[in-house]
Amino acid sequence: MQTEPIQAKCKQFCRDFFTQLNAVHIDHLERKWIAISIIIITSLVGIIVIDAFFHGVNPPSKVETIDSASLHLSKEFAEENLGVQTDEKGNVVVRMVAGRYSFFPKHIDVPAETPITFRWVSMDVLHGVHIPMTNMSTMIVPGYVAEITTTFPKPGEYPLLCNEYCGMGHNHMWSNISVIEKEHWTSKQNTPVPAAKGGSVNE
Ligand SMILES: [Cu+2]
Repeated sequence: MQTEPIQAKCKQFCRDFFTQLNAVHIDHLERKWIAISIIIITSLVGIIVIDAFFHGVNPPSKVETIDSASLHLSKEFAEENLGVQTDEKGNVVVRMVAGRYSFFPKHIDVPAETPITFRWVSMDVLHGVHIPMTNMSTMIVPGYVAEITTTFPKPGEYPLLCNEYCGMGHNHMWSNISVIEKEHWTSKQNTPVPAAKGGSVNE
């Protein structure tokens, strides 16, 4: 494979570009602001790249999909699998279904100071979930699994509200979470998480 001519062409292109750039009169102050803008853009792109690689932030093509009409028949979101579960590694996973006009189950107990993975699905229309006074907020789009991992630093009662208008009963759509001290919390449903992650993963 011949790379030399391409490298030479690139070098020539860069040389020409900077020669032309230097020939253009740009005010000193303007030059500074151009540099600042480039630094900001580079930092933001860098944050996106770091997030993508190290925090698992993926493009929409990699999302998990699920059939809203047959949620109750799926392995993961069948009625008996909803609520709080602990897997063999001790990870706490909460599965909830949003539907007009409630979250199911209506009430859950979770431990404080423990990473908790929430997995939500919608059985009908677009919903949202928001826990005031925390950074927990996401949309629940029908057909997709919304997943967020968070930690509650303090015990207490937290309301869980729908923040996407979903119909006439939207303002009655809420649930609540009791955050219990880590030492006092015991998983009532200490059943293993189903092996298949997601009802049907996008293929
Ligand atoms: Cu709503």
